[in-house]
Amino acid sequence: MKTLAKICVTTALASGLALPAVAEIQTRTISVSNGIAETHPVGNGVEKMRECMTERTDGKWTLNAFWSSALGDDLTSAQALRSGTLEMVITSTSPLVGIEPALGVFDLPFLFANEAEADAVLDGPFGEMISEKMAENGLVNLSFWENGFRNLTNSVRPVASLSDFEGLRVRVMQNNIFLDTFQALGTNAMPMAFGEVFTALETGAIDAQENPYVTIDTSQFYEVQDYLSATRHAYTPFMVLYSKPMFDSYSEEEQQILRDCAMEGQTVQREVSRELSDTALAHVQEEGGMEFNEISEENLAEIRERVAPVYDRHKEEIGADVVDQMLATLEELRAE
Ligand code: TK8
Repeated sequence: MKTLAKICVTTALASGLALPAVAEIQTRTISVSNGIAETHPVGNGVEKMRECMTERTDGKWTLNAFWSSALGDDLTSAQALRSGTLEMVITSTSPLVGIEPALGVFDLPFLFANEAEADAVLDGPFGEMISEKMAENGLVNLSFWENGFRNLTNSVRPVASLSDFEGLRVRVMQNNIFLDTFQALGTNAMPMAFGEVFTALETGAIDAQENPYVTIDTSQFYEVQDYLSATRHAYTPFMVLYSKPMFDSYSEEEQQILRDCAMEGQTVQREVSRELSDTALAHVQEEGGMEFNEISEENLAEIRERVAPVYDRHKEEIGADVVDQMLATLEELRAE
């Protein structure tokens, strides 16, 4: 690789061209903000990104990761990216609907049936379209990583049917579609940043929250929650976002390194996320003492029916074209 680079430099100089990209890597310290804990699969993805950057920049780049909302919540961090005061955030799409309403499409309840569908949508033309929209908002989406299928935890009772949702004080992400979904289910839903959830559960300000198994485990929600119910009501992606004002000031080579390393991170992150999901579910029960329950097909059908009108109620706000494109993409995938 290094020899090749030297040959390129020599060739470029000999032919009087501008110095190639290798000479255009500057020394940089890149900070990345995360809401989740370092033990979450995002930690593995970030580690892979770091290795990749070190190799590609000959150690000129340092990737500093901040965990558990140490740099602020997802939305605050995303705003810092837009104003060029922070490099990177790995965030759920959901709290960013105020910046880009189209992101709300991922919050529609029971949208994806499985991880393969999510990957196909996110890594295909649909994901591309979303990334273009992010760029218009000063945010470069380097890659979609996995948050995962979300499941409900609470401290009151097992949730096994529609009526069990009634009156639960549940934290939802700062997002109208989640709010509407959980209100439709009969809960008392409260939007809140992720970093405040543990304390709110601990003090009893709320009874419930919903997140994938790996997050319930790595954020230790099992310490303050007794019941875990397999609702799988939504799949939320993570986006690896970079400050566009900063990105635009980098050389093409540097921009490519960011994109490539985020993609290398994606492979590892998704793999670990899927591997750890079952382990996390076992751990929160065995070590965390949570009581776990599945939901019967019949009861799930009733729950799905209750939240189905959420699609129409939010279609205009998300963008009718965006919702239609998503549904058409899914239909195509399912016909394959
Ligand atoms: C972490 C969040 C979190 C998300 C949420 O920063 O807020 O519940 O699922 O994992 O993005």
